Amino acid sequence: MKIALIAIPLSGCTTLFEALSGGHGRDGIASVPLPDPRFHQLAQQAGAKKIVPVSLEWHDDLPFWQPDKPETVRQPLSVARQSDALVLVVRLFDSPYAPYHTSIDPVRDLRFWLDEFLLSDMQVIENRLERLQKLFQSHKESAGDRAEYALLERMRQAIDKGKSLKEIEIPRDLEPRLRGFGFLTRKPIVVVANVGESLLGNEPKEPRYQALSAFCESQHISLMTLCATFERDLQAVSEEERAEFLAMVGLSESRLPELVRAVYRQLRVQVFYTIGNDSRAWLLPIGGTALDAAGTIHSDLARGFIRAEVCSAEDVLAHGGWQGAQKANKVRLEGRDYVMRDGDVVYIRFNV
Ligand SMILES: Nc1nc2c(ncn2[C@@H]2O[C@H](COP(=O)(O)OP(=O)(O)O)[C@@H](O)[C@H]2O)c(=O)[nH]1
Ligand SMILES: [Mg+2]
Repeated sequence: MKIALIAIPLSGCTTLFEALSGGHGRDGIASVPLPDPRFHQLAQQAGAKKIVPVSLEWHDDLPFWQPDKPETVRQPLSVARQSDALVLVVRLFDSPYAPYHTSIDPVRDLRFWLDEFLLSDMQVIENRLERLQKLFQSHKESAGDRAEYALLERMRQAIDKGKSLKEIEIPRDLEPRLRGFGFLTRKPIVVVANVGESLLGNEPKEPRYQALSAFCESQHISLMTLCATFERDLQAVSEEERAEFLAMVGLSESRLPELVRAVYRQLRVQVFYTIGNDSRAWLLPIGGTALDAAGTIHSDLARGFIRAEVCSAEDVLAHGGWQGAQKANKVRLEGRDYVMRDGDVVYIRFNV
């Protein structure tokens, strides 16, 4: 899944990307595995030769734009549509070495983004409505086109009132039509307040942080705090010096795992596993079925789906592996509509 890092220039976006990628990003893209100890235990137990964890793909590759010309943000935003989640970095550090174009005001910056998302979605909707109207004039439309028009019209009205598109339910049959629009106001969002080292740990006392925190709470937006330069420098510190380095700023751990978890939670996904010589972790939307899981592994498995053998990771681990779990009657046979649970280990029976 693609996670787009977004920021007003000089907010610390690229510094955070360097911290997340450990300097291994290329062209602003870095694939970073999700920490998943349970999966590594399963793979080890299965004697796997090939181990493929789930990775999130972090993107710090939006086209440059000029904060003193806000309209130049449209193009980067059209690129951000292709991502699965947005991480908004807002600046809450002062630094004479990185002069900001204006005062430090994270609430103002966050509002700027939320407004731009609304405007950007509005533009997409209006363009599409216009095209559909042309189609209607030539009487070539299908029932699907009519249904799409009605839904987009409801969306237009929501945005007109300043509301995001999150609450609007998209019927399953229209979902494929709308997927390509990548509405920004429907995307999962995590806000990162990038604070200076001196503020780390003391942020609750900072009025601008209090305002940001209150604003995010009122908008039900997930917020977390870190210091991007500190996180980046922490990556370069040796294992022995790590504790000392952390203690210097009063932290016990890096805050990056917390960021990854926050993003993961917002994505509304779960993991499932296939184990053996080749052991893999896979992502599936919460509520996904055994058939969806099969299709995630390979379209053939969905096409020829017969049954899924399913067992929880905990039971597989507790019984010494898949065969042990089978002997203990922990492996169940499930049909295509079985709703997958986080941490299920599956073996798909299929026939094509
Ligand atoms: N003091 C301080 N400086 C930072 C922090 N994060 C970024 N910077 C500095 O701000 C400047 C711009 O950072 P960069 O990551 O390139 O910002 P971007 O334009 O949002 O990608 C650089 O000089 C960074 O060293 C931070 O947390 N504290
Ligand atoms: Mg940058």
